[in-house]
Amino acid sequence: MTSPNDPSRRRFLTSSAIGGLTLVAGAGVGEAMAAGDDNLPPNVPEWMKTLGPGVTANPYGNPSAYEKNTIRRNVPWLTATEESSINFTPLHELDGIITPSGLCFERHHGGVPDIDPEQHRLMIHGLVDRPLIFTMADLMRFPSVSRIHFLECPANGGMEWKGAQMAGVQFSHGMVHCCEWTGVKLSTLLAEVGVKKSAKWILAEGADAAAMTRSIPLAKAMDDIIVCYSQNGERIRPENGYPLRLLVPGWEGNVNIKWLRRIKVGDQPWHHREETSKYTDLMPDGKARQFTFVQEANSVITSPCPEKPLKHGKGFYEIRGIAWSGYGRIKKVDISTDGGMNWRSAELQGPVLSRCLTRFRLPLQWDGRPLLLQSRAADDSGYVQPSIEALRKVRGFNSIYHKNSIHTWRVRPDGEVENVQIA
Ligand SMILES: Nc1nc2c(c(=O)[nH]1)N[C@H]1C(S)=C(S)[C@@H](COP(=O)(O)O)O[C@H]1N2
Ligand SMILES: [Mo]
Repeated sequence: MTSPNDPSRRRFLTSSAIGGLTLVAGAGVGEAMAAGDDNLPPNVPEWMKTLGPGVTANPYGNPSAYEKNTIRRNVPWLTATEESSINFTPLHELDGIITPSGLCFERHHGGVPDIDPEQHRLMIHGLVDRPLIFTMADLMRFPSVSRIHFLECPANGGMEWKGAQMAGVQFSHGMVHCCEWTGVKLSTLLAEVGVKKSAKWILAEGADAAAMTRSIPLAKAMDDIIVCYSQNGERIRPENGYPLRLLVPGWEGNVNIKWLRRIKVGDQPWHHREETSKYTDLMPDGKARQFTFVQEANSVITSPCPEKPLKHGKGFYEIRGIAWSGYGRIKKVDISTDGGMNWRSAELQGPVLSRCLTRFRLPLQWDGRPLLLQSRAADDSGYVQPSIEALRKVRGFNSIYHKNSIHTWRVRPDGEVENVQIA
């Protein structure tokens, strides 16, 4: 393998018309000869000389053993225990907009319960005409819907209010995932029990050791909340709420109650147990905001990033990233390579769906000079992702939640990428 600083390689790069594309082919031949590996052309590789395992060897498939770095990771100092903790989606290893189920970040307050779906029930009671208890089989008989939505913990990015500190996109932005969720609309179930006129709120409760409960306005329940049993086409993974969870499109992750066992209909929000009720935003004047449900527009460049440096020297690269908004569809993503002085619009990959990850791309011809890479998302409600300065003017430095400001990666001349905040 030639080093990125090898002058002959650099010459080749600058002279090739479409840069990287030609380069990849050229470098491949060079590497084969340098490595002297029997598996490389023109030899027949080892794995072509014997039969591989047959169709019963792996009844539930796994990723290739060579992809063992594509995993969720946690930050040990972040929480006191592993049961009430969080891990992060490896955004830098993913393409497209769907997060594979086994890579979806997990956030739980009392560990993952081991629930037998035969013994699981959903009770709906309170201000209703007919309180009912549903089995999983009952729920699956109702008309179903499938929707692709992101789900983001409002603490995503929250470690960086005071300054950049996470050395990778997995940790700076990995509290988000995007899946196709299938289930029955909550409005369908509420019609079945008959909601009384005075009702204004619902309480959702999980069947975990934390018995996590959240209050949600009835209007949202009637609009688009889904009581889900499937994630990316199969039953929900235990970590993400098996066998039943709420999916509350575009709203804070914490109201998306997992292991859903109970919905109570009432006329006002409930007071929650201390350890599950911290989802408030401390403001500069010492007051706190509560019920800031919508996850505002956000975006981040996932390549390059600290985990994906520009390691081939000067030449062609594709800037890739994701944008999302709890208000609706992503309308536009602008990219700056000079810290926000000049902006160019990225290409959005369709379909662009409401409250869903949207993939964006922009070609980059890198001349080897330092870059300050930024992405700025705007959604179809007119909301534009703010700068960190603008966000701090309103929210100060003491918040944890809803830090959706424009993110900056500094690309150094050696191609390494650092997490920085610039004024
Ligand atoms: N029952 C229950 N539901 C829960 C939680 C929990 O601890 N218990 N955590 C919430 C929080 S804070 C978030 S961000 C999301 C995370 O969903 P995920 O684990 O599928 O990523 O689940 C929410 N639902
Ligand atoms: Mo969360």
